[in-house]
Amino acid sequence: MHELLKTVYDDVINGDRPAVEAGVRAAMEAGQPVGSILSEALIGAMKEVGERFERQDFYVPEMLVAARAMQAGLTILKPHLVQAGVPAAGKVVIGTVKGDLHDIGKSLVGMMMEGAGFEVIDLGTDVGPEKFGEAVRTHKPQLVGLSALLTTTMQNMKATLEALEDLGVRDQVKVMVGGAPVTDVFAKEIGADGYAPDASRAVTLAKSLL
Ligand code: B1M
Repeated sequence: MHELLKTVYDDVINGDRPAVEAGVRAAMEAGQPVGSILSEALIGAMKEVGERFERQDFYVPEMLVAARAMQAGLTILKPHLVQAGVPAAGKVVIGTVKGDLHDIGKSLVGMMMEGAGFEVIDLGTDVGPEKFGEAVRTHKPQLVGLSALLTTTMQNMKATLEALEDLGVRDQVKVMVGGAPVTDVFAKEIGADGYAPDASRAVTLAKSLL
C-alpha cells in the first residue's frame, strides 16, 4: 500500500478525524486514485477495525470514532465518486433496515449509485418496513435497496418485503439487498430480486434489474 494510503488507514483505525481529512486530501493531491483511497485506505481500515472488535482489542467507542473518521474521509471523496451531469438511470430508495444503525456501507452504495446516474433517496438507518412502503408510494422508485449489518436485523429485510406485499407495492419495484451478513442464498430465500456483496457490484446489479 502507498505510504499516503497507509497513513489514512492508520488514522481511521485511530479514529483521528482531522488527520483522515488531511490525509485523504494529501493522497488526492499526490494523484492517488480515488478508488484506491476508498478501498485500500478507508474500507481496508474498517475491516481491520471489525477484526479488532472480534478479538476484543477494540470496543464500541473505538469502533464508533473510527467510523466517524472514515465517514469524514468519505465526505471528501464523494464529489469525486459522484460524477455530475449524468442523466438519471433510475430512481432508488435505499436504507438500513429496522433496528440497525450501521450507516457507512449503505451510504457508500448510495454514493456509487449516484455516481452511476441514479437518483438516490436515502431514508437513513433503522428504517421500519412501513417507512419503506410509504417511500415507495411517495417517490415511485424502480428500485428499493435494503442494507443490514447484523445477523439479527437481516430478518427485518424479510419483514420489509412482506410490508411491501401488504401495501400492494411489491410488484412496482425490484428489491436488492446487501450488507456483511447477507448472502445470495438468503436473498433468494426471502424473495428479494438480487444481492450484491459490495458497492460497485450493487451498481451493476441495479442496472441489470432495470
Ligand atoms: Co457494528 N457490528 N455493532 N458498529 N460494526 C459489525 C457489523 C460486526 C460484524 C463487528 C464484529 O463483531 N466483528 C458485528 C455484527 C455481528 C453480527 O451480527 N454477526 C457488530 C456489532 C455486534 C455491533 C453492535 C451490536 C455492538 C454493540 O453495541 N455491542 C452495535 C449494533 C448497533 C445497531 O445497529 N443497533 C454496533 C454498533 C456499531 C457502531 C455504531 C459503533 C459502528 C457503526 C457506525 C456507523 O455506521 N455510523 C459499527 C461499526 C463501524 C462496525 C464495523 C466495524 C464496520 C462496519 C462498516 O462500516 N464497514 C463492523 C465490522 C465489519 O463489518 N467488518 C461491525 C465498512 C462498510 C464499507 O462495509 O457496511 O459491510 P459494509 O458495506 C459494504 C457491503 O456489505 C455492501 O457494500 C458496502 C460497500 O462495499 N453493502 C451493500 C452494504 N449494504 C449494501 C446494500 C446493497 C448492496 C451492498 O444493496 C442495497
